Amino acid sequence: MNNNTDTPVAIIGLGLMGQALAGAFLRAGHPTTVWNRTTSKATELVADGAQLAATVTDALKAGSLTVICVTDYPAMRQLLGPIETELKGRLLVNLTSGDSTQARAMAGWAEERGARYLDGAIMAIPPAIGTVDAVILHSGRKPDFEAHKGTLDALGTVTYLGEDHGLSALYDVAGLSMMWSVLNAWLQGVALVSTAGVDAATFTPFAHQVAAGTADWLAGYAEQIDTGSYPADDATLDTHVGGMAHLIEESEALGVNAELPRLFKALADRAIAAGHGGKSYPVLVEEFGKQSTVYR
Ligand code: FVH
Repeated sequence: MNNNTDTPVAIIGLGLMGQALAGAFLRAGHPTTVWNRTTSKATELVADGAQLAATVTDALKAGSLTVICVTDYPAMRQLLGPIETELKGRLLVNLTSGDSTQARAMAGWAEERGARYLDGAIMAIPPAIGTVDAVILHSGRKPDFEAHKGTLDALGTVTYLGEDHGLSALYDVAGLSMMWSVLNAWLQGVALVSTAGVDAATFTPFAHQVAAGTADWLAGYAEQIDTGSYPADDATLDTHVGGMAHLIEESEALGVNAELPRLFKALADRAIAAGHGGKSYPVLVEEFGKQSTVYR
């Protein structure tokens, strides 16, 4: 593994995130070359010691690896398409957000041109880059990741998911789904308790306890999903649905939005209609594995 801090790196794309990535490489001591369509965004990095490349090709040639972080995949294609013959032998680490189909297509495109390609996803905001709180996911060929992990470590907590280039994008959206689910559930709770004059700060330690306690169930439930067996050792889905009906009634009686609890119950009702009422909660994964029937 290459873990010295004098490995030269290049960053293409100096938006909020690209600037943070370049800054983290610089702080770790890596000779850092940067390129951005709007050159002025490089000013501060250059003052901090970065080299400004005149062209994308110059940037590619300057780094042992090139990190690309632009708005989206079409932008990336616009950047790399005109210089495709320069990609042979280069290692590209794409930290631009997109979906798994785009990631796999980009990997195929880059590899056809002789490049090595890792796709990645950043689970952090720019100020966290360079700290352990910045989780950065990577997928692609393992030897490419292992050869460069020591360099990528400068960016945060760097994780490898597997050879399928689409995995980072899939984990990215799965993580976002977790994040918004927790936030929306908390907001529903805040709205409910506020009807009794309880403010968000007072409610939040309890909400945190519930969220953390629920998270502790996941490993055991994952085992049920992976074995396809759902013994209701704790509570049946029928019991959960009783609680959901209560949540809907209470929300509506208090004038609080009940769309989220109604969604919970609609999914659970379908699983019960399919004969799963006596099973444990994660049997609902079967409903999550199907195309949506509403909100399309
Ligand atoms: N910022 C964040 O918190 C999130 C965290 C999670 C991951 N995202 C993803 O990172 C990608 C870049 O996000 P960003 O925040 O840096 O975005 P911007 O500040 O808007 O910068 C965009 C850069 O992309 C360049 N660019 C766009 N289109 C083109 C193009 N056709 N040719 C060349 N460069 C292009 C743009 O250049 P310029 O406008 O400065 O000239 C910026 O460098 C993104 O996928 C997030 O989802 C960040």
